[in-house]
Amino acid sequence: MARVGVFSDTHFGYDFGGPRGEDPFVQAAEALDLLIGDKCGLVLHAGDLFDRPVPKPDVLGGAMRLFSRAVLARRKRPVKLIEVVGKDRDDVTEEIALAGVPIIAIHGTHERRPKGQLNPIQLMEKAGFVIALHCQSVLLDVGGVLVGVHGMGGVPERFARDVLRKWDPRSFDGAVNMLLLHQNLSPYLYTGDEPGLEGEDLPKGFDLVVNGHIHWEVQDELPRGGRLLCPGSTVLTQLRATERDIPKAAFAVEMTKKKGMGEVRRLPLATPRPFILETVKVKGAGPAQVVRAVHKALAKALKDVKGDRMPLVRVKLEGTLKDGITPRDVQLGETMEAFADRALVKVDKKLTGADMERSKAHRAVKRKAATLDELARDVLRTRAKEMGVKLDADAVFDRLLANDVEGIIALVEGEDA
Ligand SMILES: [Mn+2]
Repeated sequence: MARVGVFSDTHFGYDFGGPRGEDPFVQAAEALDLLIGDKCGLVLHAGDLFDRPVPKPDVLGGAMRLFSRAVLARRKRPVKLIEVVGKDRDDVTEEIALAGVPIIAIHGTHERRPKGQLNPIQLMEKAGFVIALHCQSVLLDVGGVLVGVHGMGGVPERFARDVLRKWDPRSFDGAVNMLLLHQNLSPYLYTGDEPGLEGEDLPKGFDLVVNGHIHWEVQDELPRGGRLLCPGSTVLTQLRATERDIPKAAFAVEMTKKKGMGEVRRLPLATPRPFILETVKVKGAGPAQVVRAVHKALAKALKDVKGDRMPLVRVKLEGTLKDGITPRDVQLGETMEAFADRALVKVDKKLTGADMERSKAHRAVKRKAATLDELARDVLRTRAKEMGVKLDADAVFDRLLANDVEGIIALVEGEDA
């Protein structure tokens, strides 16, 4: 019998230096400890281990310190590496990587770097903490059961289908085969512009497809056979209803030599903060009225929260304002201050003034935003090409949108090196 642990999207470095900077480490530590404690012989991580392609040393140190727990975990029957496909066997420091509970990882969208440059997952492999896969496969003996792990790191969505087809992974005979991916997957997550992967694109012959990137748990049967497990993130990042409604967890996959893959068990995490999502709607309101509504909603939301972790509250503030009032006139500083010692509050203002012309223009801009986004990406891509600069235009643009100047510098500097 063997048991394989799965977790994903730990996002080390998320909100680094901020009030939630420790969250990724606390939650990943819980997940890993649960999996090791549950006697998993092997652990898979499906990408976005880190939040950035070039993490700070503090963040790398935290990850290494945590992963050393897996190296030091002892098993009666150590895992054996039987076969390596598409990868140099010397890249795996077997004395460390296979010493305890081996961790196999792929890079996610947040860790992508230009070709030829080490990404942080490969860095972790150099230190011996993980086996990194990108369009590569390994066959292992885990407690007497043969387990094939095939991994493809995150690639831009528009290339995903072609990269997967070109790689054309083949399952190992007589093994339980698992495919690790980090992509959008329709219909579970589909983000508009670019055609991503669909269930039909996933190759045959795999018992389990583990897909990161989607930040909430999904389990399903795949159209061409095999099961799908999206473990979700361990840390709350997107603050959507799905993250509120679907609890964070790690997963243990049972398997035997005779019967192959069995049950997928959910190991719920206790450390994520309580997360509250509130919508406050106003109509033709003045500033004081809006502030009162937000205050009331926060007081009500926090009334019954228990536990020692400060809850996370996202307030979606929607509706229209009184004539002559603009969203900027609504000052929520004092209200936020009033709750600062009880909750981490984030307010999204989606208010429009009653002025028809203004709101009409606002709507027009919104409608154009999608095409503008594409246009901007195109311009960046074309200019970079014209200048002979190899640049991941999408990665640069995404960081630009996120105001991640450091991330852009890291990308661009990477190009010069
Ligand atoms: Mn992610």
